Amino acid sequence: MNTKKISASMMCSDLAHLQETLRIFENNKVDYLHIDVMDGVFVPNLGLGVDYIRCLRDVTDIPLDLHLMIREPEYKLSWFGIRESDIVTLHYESTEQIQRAIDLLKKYNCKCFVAINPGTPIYSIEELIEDIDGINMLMVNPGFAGQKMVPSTMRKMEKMGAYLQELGKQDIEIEVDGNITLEKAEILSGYGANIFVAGTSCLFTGSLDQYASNLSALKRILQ
Ligand code: S6P
Ligand code: MG
Repeated sequence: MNTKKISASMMCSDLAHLQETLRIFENNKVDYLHIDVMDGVFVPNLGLGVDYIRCLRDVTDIPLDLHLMIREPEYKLSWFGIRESDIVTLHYESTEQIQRAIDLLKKYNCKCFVAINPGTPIYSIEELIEDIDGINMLMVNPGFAGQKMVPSTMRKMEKMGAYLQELGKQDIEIEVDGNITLEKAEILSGYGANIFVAGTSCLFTGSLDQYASNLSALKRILQ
């Protein structure tokens, strides 16, 4: 069974307190920093960019979980300073040639994930399964933090867990992203999800001094 991990969604963090936030995440063993990169074209918003990523690398060693919500990501991979310990996620619909994009990503020896939107069929990953390490299951339409989960995605996650079992591919990691509350994390974990993007729904609530207890509560649920 894949280890349960927490990926803190940095678009939800307060830039003015970046260093303190990162110390809390280091002390509480957050596994990844989830970085929502958005280009205003693939999704209707602009998000974290290359300068922010460079700055993070200078101040923490926590691996990055780069969620690329950009058109034609395969031609922009060299911008991000990808490390072997990182996860990099490409969206199924973000390029005309997703398999070529994954091949180009593999050269970085990082974990290669494919993201599927709430409306993307789970079977879209069938022809990619030998080439990827994980799937990002978007539980909201991508572009914004603080959204409500698309209700059909809970059932879809259950189907994805069963589908991977059927294929004998339980080693493929499943990340769930968007409106992950403690209650939903518990259910999704039972369906086979193992990486939980923690945003405004379970981690970034209240003031900084509550983050450690928010993380403990999430960890307890995932035990
Ligand atoms: C959405 C993005 C997500 C958000 C996350 C925030 O486009 O991919 O990673 O950052 O959903 O969490 P929450 O709990 O505010 O939905
Ligand atoms: Mg994301």
